[in-house]
Amino acid sequence: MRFIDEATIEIKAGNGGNGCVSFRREKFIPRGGPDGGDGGNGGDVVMVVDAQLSTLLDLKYRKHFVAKNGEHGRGRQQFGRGAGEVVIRVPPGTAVYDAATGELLADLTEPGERLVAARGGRGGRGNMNFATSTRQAPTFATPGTKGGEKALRLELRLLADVGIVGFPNAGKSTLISRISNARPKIADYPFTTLTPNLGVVRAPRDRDFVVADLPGLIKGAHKGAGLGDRFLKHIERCKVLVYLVEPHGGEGRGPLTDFDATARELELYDPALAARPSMVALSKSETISDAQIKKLTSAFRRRKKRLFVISSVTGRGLKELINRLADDVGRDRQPAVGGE
Ligand SMILES: Nc1nc2c(ncn2[C@@H]2O[C@H](COP(=O)(O)OP(=O)(O)OP(=O)(O)O)[C@@H](O)[C@H]2O)c(=O)[nH]1
Ligand SMILES: [Mg+2]
Repeated sequence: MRFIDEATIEIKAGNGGNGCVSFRREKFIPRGGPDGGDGGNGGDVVMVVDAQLSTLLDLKYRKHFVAKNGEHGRGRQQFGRGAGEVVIRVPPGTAVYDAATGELLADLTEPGERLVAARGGRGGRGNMNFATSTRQAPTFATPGTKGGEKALRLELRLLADVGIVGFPNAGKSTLISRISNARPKIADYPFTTLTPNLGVVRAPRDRDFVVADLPGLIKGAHKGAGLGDRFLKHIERCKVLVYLVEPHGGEGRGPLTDFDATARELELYDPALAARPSMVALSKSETISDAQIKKLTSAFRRRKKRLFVISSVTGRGLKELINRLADDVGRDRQPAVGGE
């Protein structure tokens, strides 16, 4: 599935139907009263959060959403039918902006949450409404009002609790494939992951959380090196970050320098990210000696960072990592949102 995190669409709600001017005409009733019915309301254009979605891809292909107009009122007190709403499904984490003014209209996060993005026009009133004792034959009705019309800019920021960041090839995708239901592509070369992947981690005691595997970052990402930093916006809402480092980075690299470089890119992108709760995990630990692990652990400890030693091959440290993440995520979470 392609990952699209920006889209511009045009929407138009339906116009209200006009009220009708009509008089009863029946045999033996020479001067029937007014019987023009009301017009129906135009359809709304509504956005609804669909938890099954994780991309704005659908909106890359379909950009126009037009709701139907309400029917006009008719004689014999017949009301025009109202038009149904047009629904646009979006993933959780979609911010909706008015494309013309840049105003933020809504930040749609909760599954099922709705935004009436363009309201249908109201139906006009038929002349049957306007009869009074002194005005028994009103010859007017009101027209329906116009439905709203606008261009919207949508921006998706994934709603993951935990974001995994690190150099390409560090083992981020392998890790999320081990701890969550995500099945991203894994390969022994850099930049395998080109767009973020999301997965749900089942943690004991109802502490499930969502984890995001982000494309690899390299030094200079903020200046566009590698894939650049455009995917970093997806960790803005993560509560906890995991810096994943590996022992075999190659020349001039190592877990400590990789960690520093990644942290620096995050900080350059958004200083607030540097202050986000985070932890460091060392991947591929089964490929190095205990002595090396010890050395790295104390090097990180000197930086006041606890190093989680893990291996996606042997499973070492994964349970502990999940537990710790679940605790950290749970710390500022309200009662878990209904899962199945
Ligand atoms: N031995 C060993 N290899 C691992 C481990 N975790 C990942 N790998 C290997 O490391 C390579 C890179 O793994 P990926 O999960 O694709 O790395 P990534 O960080 O997602 O890389 P990008 O998507 O390119 O940023 C693959 O060949 C994996 O099989 C591990 O714990 N032990
Ligand atoms: Mg990857």
